[in-house]
Amino acid sequence: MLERATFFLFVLLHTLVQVQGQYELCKSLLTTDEGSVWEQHACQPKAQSMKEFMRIRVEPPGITCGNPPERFCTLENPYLCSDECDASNPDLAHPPQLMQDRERGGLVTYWQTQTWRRYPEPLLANITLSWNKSLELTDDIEITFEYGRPTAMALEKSLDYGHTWQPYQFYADDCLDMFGMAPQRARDLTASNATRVICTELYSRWVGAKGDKVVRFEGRTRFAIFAGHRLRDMDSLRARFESNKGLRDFFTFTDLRLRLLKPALGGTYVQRDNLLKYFYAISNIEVPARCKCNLHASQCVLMDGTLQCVCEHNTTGQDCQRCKKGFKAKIWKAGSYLPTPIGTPNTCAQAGTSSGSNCECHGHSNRCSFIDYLNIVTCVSCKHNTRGQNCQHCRMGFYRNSSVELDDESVCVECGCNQMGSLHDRCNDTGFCQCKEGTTGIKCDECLPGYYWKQGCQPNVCDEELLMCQNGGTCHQNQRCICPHEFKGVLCQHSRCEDGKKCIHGDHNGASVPALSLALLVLCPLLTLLLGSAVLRPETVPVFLPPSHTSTHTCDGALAITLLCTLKEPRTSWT
Ligand SMILES: *[C@@H]1O[C@H](CO)[C@@H](O)[C@H](O)[C@H]1NC(C)=O
Ligand SMILES: *[C@@H]1O[C@H](CO)[C@@H](O)[C@H](O)[C@H]1NC(C)=O
Ligand SMILES: *[C@@H]1O[C@H](CO)[C@@H](O)[C@H](O)[C@H]1NC(C)=O
Ligand SMILES: *[C@@H]1O[C@H](CO)[C@@H](O)[C@H](O)[C@H]1NC(C)=O
Ligand SMILES: *[C@@H]1O[C@H](CO)[C@@H](O)[C@H](O)[C@H]1NC(C)=O
Ligand SMILES: *[C@@H]1O[C@H](CO)[C@@H](O)[C@H](O)[C@H]1NC(C)=O
Ligand SMILES: [Ca+2]
Repeated sequence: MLERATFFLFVLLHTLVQVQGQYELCKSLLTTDEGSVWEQHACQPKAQSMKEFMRIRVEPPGITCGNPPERFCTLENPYLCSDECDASNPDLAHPPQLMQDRERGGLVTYWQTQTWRRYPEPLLANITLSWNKSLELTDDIEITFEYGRPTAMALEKSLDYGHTWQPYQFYADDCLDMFGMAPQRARDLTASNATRVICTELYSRWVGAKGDKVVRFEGRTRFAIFAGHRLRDMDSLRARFESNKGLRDFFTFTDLRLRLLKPALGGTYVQRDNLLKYFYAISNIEVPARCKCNLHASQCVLMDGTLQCVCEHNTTGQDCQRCKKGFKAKIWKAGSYLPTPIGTPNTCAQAGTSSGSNCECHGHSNRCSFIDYLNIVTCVSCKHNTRGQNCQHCRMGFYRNSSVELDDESVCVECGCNQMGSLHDRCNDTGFCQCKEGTTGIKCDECLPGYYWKQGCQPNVCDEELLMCQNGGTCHQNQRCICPHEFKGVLCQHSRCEDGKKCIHGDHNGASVPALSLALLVLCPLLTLLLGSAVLRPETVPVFLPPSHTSTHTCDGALAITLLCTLKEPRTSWT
């Protein structure tokens, strides 16, 4: 039923479009069996003459003629210099507002500058036109000059209320000489270079005082590149606007500036003997445009002296560039011309409703908030240890279990990094913690070879391979060697007898050390030979191993001998 209603609406709109013009309705009441609902459409205000809304500033400040009063001549008849400009006399004054007034009864009114008395100093003037509102050009800008069009001028535009400016078009009787640009005509532009800033010679040559007075910025000619002859196919142009933001921006501005660089010369060189015939005079500036309302308004009105879109679709702002308070469930979007002919409204959705909202939190939150200056909608209070704009990330100290869906309650698993063994409590996407030196394992709770665990991994003091306890010492949990009574040092490498006297069990047994040493000197190799060759049973082998390998089950006698031998034999014999 709704589908049929939509179809009827479509037909109805087509009819309306033909009667009213396209995109003029922001909404229409749609009656279905279920009742009446508002159907929203992309919409835009009508094009209008923007000259009455523009604020004009001329520079330099004293450039307007008449203060003090002065005479001026004309190019056509330079010796008839009876005309006078006097700012204090309303009949003889030529203030800037005469560029935007409504002329009545065929009386041409114009702004006029001082004459070029200071030649050869250039005669320069800027005219800045400000709307304090983004506008979209809909036709040609036309500037009407009285007493001849300038020999050189430039048109600039600003998109940001006059903070930055960019050239829009250059005008000169000799583009190459004046601006270093080859002369071009707007009608030679094609789709590939429709937004090219050109210099044109069409409007700067002397054509006589009765000739063409108008200087144009050819908006229409550029539209015709896409919309065809007489702009018959505007849909095609609008489709281009949708796909090419640069094209649309090219026709958008908040301010325009005319830089008058050289006045009309009457088709010849500057005649120094009569400089009173050189000046600028503008009688009218036409700027046909529409308020830029991002396709969210069909009306644009003057409020507090500034143009303002009358925003629909629950949008707000001067250009309907934001969603209204309470309608920020989804990201603001400009309306679209597509699909033709009614476009898409891209209405702002009420916060807290899920219909049409993109408050996507993967089931970890049901609340979103709009961050104005980033223009994003973000989930708030993500649960289940999630975080992020869409609760799509895991909180610090958790990682994603890749074997479950993002909306699973247990999607984020605690890292559980060992506090002693890891650098911090965060882990990477596969759950690996970042370990301190000597530590390993997913959670950093294990030690690498060469380390032992004691509030984290500490480097071994002793072990069975490289850091062996010597002289019969035993390694206790890799932390220290337990040395025999006679030895000391970290690896029991130092003998307690310093000077070679009173070693081994002290002096109470009566045997002198040299005598014992002599006996051992004979006994040891003998014993070694004997045990090494004759007794090869495994139990005895440890006897000939380094002392740290000597196990307790070896007979005490053998141990004693070994110890004695250790004392006398060079260590290298065992290594
Ligand atoms: C006109 O404006 C331009 C900036 O766009 C500036 O550089 C120049 O000095 C101004 N000229 C006059 C006469 O104020
Ligand atoms: C320009 O428009 C804004 C928004 O409407 C307004 O707040 C501001 O006062 C206007 N500025 C001028 C100079 O009119
Ligand atoms: C634009 O492109 C056309 C051909 O595609 C070329 O003839 C014309 O000179 C170009 N105009 C400018 C200003 O580059
Ligand atoms: C918001 O838009 C809806 C249509 O989506 C409309 O019915 C409602 O009146 C609008 N509310 C406001 C405050 O503009
Ligand atoms: C990830 O999820 C699967 C399926 O629920 C579960 O079997 C597995 O234990 C989880 N992994 C971790 C590290 O929690
Ligand atoms: C996590 O760290 C481990 C160990 O450093 C590494 O093997 C793994 O590739 C890392 N995973 C990711 C997703 O970075
Ligand atoms: Ca006028």
